[in-house]
Amino acid sequence: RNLENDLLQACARGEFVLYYQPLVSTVRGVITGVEALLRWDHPIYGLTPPGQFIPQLEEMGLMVEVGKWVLRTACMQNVMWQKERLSPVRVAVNVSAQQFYGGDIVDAVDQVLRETELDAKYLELELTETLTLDASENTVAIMQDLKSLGVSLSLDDFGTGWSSLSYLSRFPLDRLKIDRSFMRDIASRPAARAVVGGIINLGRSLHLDCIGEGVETRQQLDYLREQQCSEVQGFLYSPPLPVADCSTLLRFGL
Ligand code: G
Ligand code: G
Ligand code: MN
Ligand code: NA
Repeated sequence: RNLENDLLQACARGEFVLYYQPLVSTVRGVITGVEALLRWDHPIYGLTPPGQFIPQLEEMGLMVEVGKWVLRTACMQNVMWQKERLSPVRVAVNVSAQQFYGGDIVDAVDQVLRETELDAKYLELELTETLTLDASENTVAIMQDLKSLGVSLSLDDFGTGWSSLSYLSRFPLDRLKIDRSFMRDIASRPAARAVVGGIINLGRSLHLDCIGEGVETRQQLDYLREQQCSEVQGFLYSPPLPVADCSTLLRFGL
């Protein structure tokens, strides 16, 4: 099996699919957004998670194109949900380093918004902390241009990069997604609770909403709600779902 050939074929044959995982308001308990998550549905090997092929796509220089497909598909899907008169939700799309720094992310987002006619306020771009570690003027400028389009920006996997605090106040962000590694010990370790509470307070003082990722238990949810973390995402409510299952959730609720 040659991964490179298989990925070229995947692009040509359209074997990529998006799964969607709900983001839930801690206050209202309703779905406020969905994160689009890329999967590769190989005709023989089945569903492959992104960790196993995104690095290769990046190496092959194909991730920018696939990223545009993700962006367009997620925006189109959100428009379809709105046309079905479901309560409007944000759709969150992960942006890779190559896509962000590759030159035309601002044009690509602008074009997709025009093409799909999605109201920009229903699109969120997730930048991972490791990607945005580069706190240059260039990074800030791209973020500002994206913000000018009306989309929102979140910092994904927050807390896993080591120099996060130095640039946090300079970035025009809307939300912090607290990395799921922080959730595990919330019930058992006071120190873990203190760290999560500290991140939420930091977010509040910078006017950033927080999203708790990887929430699997009631205790985790209760603690995040008590700390006024605005949204959660995780297996407690739902794993990433195929589009039809996500539509059902959006229609009938959690
Ligand atoms: O869905 P899963 O837990 O397997 O995702 C693993 C990682 O792959 C996540 O950290 C996520 O950010 C990343 N990922 C998922 N979909 C996309 C995508 O469309 N583009 C990029 N760049 N990364 C993605
Ligand atoms: O890094 P990013 O946040 O984009 O990664 C999202 C990934 O996290 C999804 O691919 C999904 O499979 C995974 N995920 C989502 N919810 C949970 C959860 O509650 N527990 C664990 N362990 N993983 C989760
Ligand atoms: Mn993400
Ligand atoms: Na994350």
